[in-house]
Amino acid sequence: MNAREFNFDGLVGPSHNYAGLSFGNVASFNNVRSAANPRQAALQGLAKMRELAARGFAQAVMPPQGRPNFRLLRRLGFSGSDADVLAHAYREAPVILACAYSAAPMWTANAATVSPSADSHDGRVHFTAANLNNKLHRSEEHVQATRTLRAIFHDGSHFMVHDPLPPVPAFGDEGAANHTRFASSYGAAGVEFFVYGRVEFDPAAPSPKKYPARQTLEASQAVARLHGLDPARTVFAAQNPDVIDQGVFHNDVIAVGNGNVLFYHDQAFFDEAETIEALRRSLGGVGAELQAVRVASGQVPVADAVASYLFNSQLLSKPDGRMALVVPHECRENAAVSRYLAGLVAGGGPIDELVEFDLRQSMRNGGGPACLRLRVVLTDDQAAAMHQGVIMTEALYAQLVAWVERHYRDRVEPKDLADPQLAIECAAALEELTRILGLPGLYDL
Ligand code: SUG
Repeated sequence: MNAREFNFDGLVGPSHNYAGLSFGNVASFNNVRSAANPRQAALQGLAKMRELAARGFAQAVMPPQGRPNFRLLRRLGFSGSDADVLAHAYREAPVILACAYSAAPMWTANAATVSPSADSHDGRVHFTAANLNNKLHRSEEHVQATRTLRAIFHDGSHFMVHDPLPPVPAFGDEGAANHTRFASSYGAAGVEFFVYGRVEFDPAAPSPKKYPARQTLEASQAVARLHGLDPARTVFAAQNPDVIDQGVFHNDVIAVGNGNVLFYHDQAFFDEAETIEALRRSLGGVGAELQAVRVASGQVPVADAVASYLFNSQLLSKPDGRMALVVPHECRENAAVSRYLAGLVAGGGPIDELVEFDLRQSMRNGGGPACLRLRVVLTDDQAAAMHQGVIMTEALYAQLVAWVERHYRDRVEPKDLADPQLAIECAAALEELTRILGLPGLYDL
């Protein structure tokens, strides 16, 4: 069956700011309370979408979520008019206000886990919205994420969008950031690879000591069950807890895969040899041969991988069968990574091209190219059945750039979150966006 991988990039919302909300995410912590530029952030993301669409990759856009999250603020006891709620929260609990304003849904790799129809038991594409329950500011994203996915993938004969897992630590789920699919071609039966940071019901299993592990084995197993995956084509592997403690808060900060290629750091997994062997075996079962591109610590230390986001790259299949690696500018600025990459593309392996983007606004909160996109493999029929208004074209790009320029501020600091006008601007922006994307009723604001 002919199928393609669509990348759904998160459109950065108008309240993008740096609030230091993600303990364990080094960039988020380092940039806390600095001034953000939401307009530039959105334009940087759109430039990536446009360039990849222009190069022939299937590209779509995932709309931002309504902010501030008044439902959260009122539930936590802030009352009165909207302006009262904001003033009260800013005075008493500025961190909670920042949570309600977070533009974190831009990182759509965390929106859901997606299994293509070639892997699922019923021939439909399955989505499970991630509960993201490790962090307050992300813990309600699933409400709108589920709604948005159901609006875009509305045809129940092709798509199934599951509710998130129970929002308890045992089922901490961060979506596709800890999930990779391998296959000989997008339309062929594939192997789904889930990487977890801890095991709730086995206290003896490895777990980090300093930073939280956000994904549990129990959550990954539940998603695999919901999607009706074949156990012979599903691999679960433990992440190396030591790298979580060095800032690798999702597996996509230290490994990325596509087709039959796994590009990974030698410290990524708790048991490297066993993990690679399990993948090799499982891929062999679908007639594919794993190509492991291993980066040794001697070439790129973990600290450089985290600082540059080398592995938070997109690995894209080109028509000639080779792959392009989409990296952030930071990779060029890091001497070890830049040296490594020069050798990689010249080395005759599967990756022969680098595509580089300036995503600094997102990177300063710990979100690289791979965080910004959700991969959805669709057959031609499925692609035709989804909502078409989100597919990136030159015309949509131009409309969205003009929209950003009309509605977005070029500076947001912590004190601006108390300004009731910012909330009004955010609502007006999303209201217009629903018309641009042809998704009336997308928001329940
Ligand atoms: O969940 N940062 C996000 C970054 C998510 C990156 N996604 C992937 N690796 N797939 C997070 O830690 C920072 C928000 C702040 O501090 O203002 C934040 O949420």
